[in-house]
Amino acid sequence: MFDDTRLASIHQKVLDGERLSFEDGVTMYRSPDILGIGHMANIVRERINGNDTYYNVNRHINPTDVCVAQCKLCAFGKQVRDPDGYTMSHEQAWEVAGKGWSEAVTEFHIVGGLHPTLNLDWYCELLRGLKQRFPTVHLKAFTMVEIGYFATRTKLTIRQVLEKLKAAGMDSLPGGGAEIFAEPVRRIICDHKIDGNVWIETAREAHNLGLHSNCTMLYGHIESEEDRVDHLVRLRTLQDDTKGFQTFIPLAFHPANTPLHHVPVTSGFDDIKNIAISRLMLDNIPHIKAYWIMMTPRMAQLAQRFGSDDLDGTVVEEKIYHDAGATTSQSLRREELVRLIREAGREPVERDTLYRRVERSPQPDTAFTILV
Ligand code: V47
Repeated sequence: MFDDTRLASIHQKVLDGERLSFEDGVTMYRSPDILGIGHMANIVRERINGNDTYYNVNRHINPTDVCVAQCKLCAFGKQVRDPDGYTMSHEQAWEVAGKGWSEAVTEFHIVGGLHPTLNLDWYCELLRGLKQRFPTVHLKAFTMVEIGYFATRTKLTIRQVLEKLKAAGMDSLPGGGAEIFAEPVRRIICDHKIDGNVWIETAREAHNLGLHSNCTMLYGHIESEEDRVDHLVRLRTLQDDTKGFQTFIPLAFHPANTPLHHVPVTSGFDDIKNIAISRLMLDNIPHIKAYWIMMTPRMAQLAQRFGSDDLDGTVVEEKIYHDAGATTSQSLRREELVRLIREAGREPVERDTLYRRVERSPQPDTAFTILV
């Protein structure tokens, strides 16, 4: 059945619902049998999520691109004195949140650079102001890296920082900043970020406080196949303990305008394999997101048959990938997401950030109800 006979024993494990090993992960990354791997990933995808593909109506807000980290992987962060850098005032951020806003939006995705002078109270006030103005919108805010940085700057513990942000309105956390946990690679691509262990322990604290989060892996730079599998296994181990991750998002490295601009862009083959292999390795994370901004809508659509069950959302204004050369549009309308999903033979399900179904009234872009 498989072009690559090494996949036969992995297939048996998948049919038996048995956990795949580190070696299985490496074998799949080294295999060219994309159809075999995709077939197995589709079995798991349909076992967990049936025929549903999720999407949401969201808006990204990046309050500042000023960043002390200066990671080699990034084209978004600007140095403090860079005249191209920006930092929004609270009023500007609240205004951006409201631009084109209608009651249709169910999520604000809020991340930014590691700003050297904005303090934690500034971020709490940002969240409080958003909650006050948009009380029905879920605030998915701040990567584990930002949380770690706030803790270092305030000399509070990570738990105390999370408690303060939660009290101010933070509802969950996005999955960014995980990059690759393997230390030798992490030291090269993002030297000044929290290390992999701190990322994991920050996620653990968030989950222990009842906050869900997502998780990511940045691939297609200088990491090895073993580094990728190591990353997935570390996430899987934490998830066994906390069950706090909702979605895993494999993120393809975009080299343009970064210090690593000489690295070739990932192939469609690798992008699809990362979706499928993550679905197979992360047996305890319910959703695998094909982030269309990063993959292009056409690849994200294909991914719905290779292990993914989520396309992310309308996004509205994306900066991190577009600064790094992404040629996708900055937003998609709900009807376009629905069409992509239907064309893939899947059932579109609008969700909120916590994967509860969103029911719309016949009047588009107005009232919605979240079905628990
Ligand atoms: O943490 C930065 C990555 C992430 C580049 O949780 C780059 O729902 C490629 O985490 N090329 C931010 N990647 C995006 C992110 C995310 C996106 C969508 C949904 C969710 C979610 C999370 O983007 C960063 C970093 O890993 N990144 N620069 C680059 N040049």
